[in-house]
Amino acid sequence: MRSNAEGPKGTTRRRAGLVKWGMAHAQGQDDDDRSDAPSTGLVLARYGRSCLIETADGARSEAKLRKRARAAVCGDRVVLEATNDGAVVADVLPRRNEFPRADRQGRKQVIAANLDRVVVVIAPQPEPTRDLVNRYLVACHAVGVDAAVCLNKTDRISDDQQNDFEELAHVLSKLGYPFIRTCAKQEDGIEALETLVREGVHILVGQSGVGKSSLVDRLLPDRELVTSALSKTTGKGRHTTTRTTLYDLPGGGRIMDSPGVWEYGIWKMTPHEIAEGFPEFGEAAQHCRFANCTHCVEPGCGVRAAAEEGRIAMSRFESFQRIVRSA
Ligand SMILES: Nc1nc2c(ncn2[C@@H]2O[C@H](COP(=O)(O)OP(=O)(O)OP(=O)(O)O)[C@@H](O)[C@H]2O)c(=O)[nH]1
Ligand SMILES: [Mg+2]
Ligand SMILES: [Zn+2]
Repeated sequence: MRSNAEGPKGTTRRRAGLVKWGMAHAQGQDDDDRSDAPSTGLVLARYGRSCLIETADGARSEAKLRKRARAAVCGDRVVLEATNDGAVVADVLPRRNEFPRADRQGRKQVIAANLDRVVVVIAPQPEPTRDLVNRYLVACHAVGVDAAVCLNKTDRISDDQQNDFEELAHVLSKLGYPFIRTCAKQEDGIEALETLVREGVHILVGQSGVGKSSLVDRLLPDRELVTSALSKTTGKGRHTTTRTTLYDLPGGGRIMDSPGVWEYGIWKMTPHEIAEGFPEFGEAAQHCRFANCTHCVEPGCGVRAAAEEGRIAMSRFESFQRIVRSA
């Protein structure tokens, strides 16, 4: 394991910032050095009505959301105002994009903002639920954020699963989605992940237990941050992430770890919006008999024909239909 002392420049500062915030939070203290706080900051994490903020000088501190201020999420740029009680988040600056998931009622819930790419992490255990990856890809398309897939726990892939994962990798790579393989446990493929996330802001999403936090740990010089400071231990001795948190990477770029899901639900979308998330349907759809064909039940559907002729992966076509039925 890499020790803290060997970490690249900046490590100690980041760590000190988090620890300081954690202590102030726990003891209900207010920092009193806010008078010269810059007027904007980046939200690293949100805790109820409070945010952990990084300002331009790299300092980290807590700021409360002002009453009636729009709820900030991880990755937001916010306007800060100094008050006697410390800095408050007065406003959220316009977002480049936002990444949502659906709550139980099918309503959009934004979990992060201002992303360059979403990395969907999957693993042989827990095995991805059917259509999970395609649902994520549909969501990414709908909000205009690029996507990539990371297959973690390569040390646990059984012979039975090997073919399915190879097929998935083949289909997605052909569509232009970066597909990487990692093993957080044995540090395999970590360079590929490092390269993938080196520029801009990435978020790791996926089912609980696939190894998102373990992967972020591998990218950080002071590993204990992810699994101890910001996670809670479950009864099984596992750490499950409870909030989306942004980290600076020593090799460049920023990465967000997010709480795992059981099933990724997309919010209410029409069949046409869902079809947008299957860009390979576009050309074939021009041959549908009806201009407003949903590619589900209509006769003379060009997309169905393309799937039957093998020009579109049948697995994707079938997945599309299931997603439409469940939406
Ligand atoms: N065998 C093996 N186990 C791994 C690997 N990566 C992570 N694990 C283990 O999988 C378990 C879950 O890892 P986490 O990193 O907590 O998973 P997570 O995706 O962050 O889970 P949530 O925070 O609940 O969403 C832990 O016991 C890890 O040690 C891997 O590549 N191989
Ligand atoms: Mg986690
Ligand atoms: Zn059609």
